[in-house]
Amino acid sequence: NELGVVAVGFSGGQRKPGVDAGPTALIQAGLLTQLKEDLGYTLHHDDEVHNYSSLMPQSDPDYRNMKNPLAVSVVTQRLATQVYDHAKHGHLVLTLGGDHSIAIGTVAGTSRAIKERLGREIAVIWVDAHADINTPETSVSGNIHGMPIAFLTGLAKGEKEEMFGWLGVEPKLSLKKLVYIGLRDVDKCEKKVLRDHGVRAFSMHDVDKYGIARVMEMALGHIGTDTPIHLSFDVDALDPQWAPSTGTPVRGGLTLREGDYIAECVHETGSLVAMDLVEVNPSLEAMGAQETIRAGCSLVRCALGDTLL
Ligand code: DIR
Ligand code: MN
Ligand code: MN
Ligand code: MN
Repeated sequence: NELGVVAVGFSGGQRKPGVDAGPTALIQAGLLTQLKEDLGYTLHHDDEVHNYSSLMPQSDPDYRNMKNPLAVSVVTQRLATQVYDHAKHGHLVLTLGGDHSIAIGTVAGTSRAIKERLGREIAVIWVDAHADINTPETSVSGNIHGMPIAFLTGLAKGEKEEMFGWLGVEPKLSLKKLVYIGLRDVDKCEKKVLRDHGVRAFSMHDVDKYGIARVMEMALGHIGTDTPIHLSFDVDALDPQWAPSTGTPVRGGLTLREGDYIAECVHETGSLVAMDLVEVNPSLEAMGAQETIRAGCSLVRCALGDTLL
């Protein structure tokens, strides 16, 4: 019951300030205390919210249409090492973001550790309103939080070491081991990539059609039993009713109970090796910030084994 915690106050993967305050807000709401006292985890945490200020480049011009490319690259490279160091010791790793670009680092870290420790490929469950699979070339916004899956699967190629070249040539994640849940705002180019590669994706249409229980059966069935799972949860997967304080809210999302149910089902597999909770931005929709933080805490507790009975 060992839990590594990494708190990442980073917002450079998108344009709105404030998402860097997400981890502090979640921790101040008592999340880590609950994990320790109520769920019985032994925490491995440096008691820091990292902003990686010492790593920040002096100047960081747009490159191949990407905003803040050097900053996102160096932060995710450092984060990959932090997550790897926890995961190689067999700790379950919880990363609190920060915007979703940080998943370039977290998934790279778990992928490498699980390969070395267990000789296995990880699966990723990406719960999000968005597919985050743009390449620098297809992205309309240039925001790297819309690109992590492209870099992790090798659809987008790194170049020099400091321009995501550190990811190496071997993909960190296979498109066959990726499952999406909650999609409802997917760019045209992203839809084409999902179709062309036959990526398993459950949109909100599927949640409406089958219900969340059947969707989880199908999602976990695709992954197969006994495969290590990295759960990357973007809080904007939830409907803005439950999580208004996030950079790119999209109506028509998951209820809080559906989100918690996803997390509970992933916990029940016994295969969870890492979880990210990202895109909580307490400075947006101030009225809804506490609601959003509470929702985020609930998702994490459910994934880590909190039960209703
Ligand atoms: C959009 C929005 N697809 C982009 N992505 C967001 O910027 O590439 N991801 N908001 O969370
Ligand atoms: Mn240990
Ligand atoms: Mn996302
Ligand atoms: Mn999103």
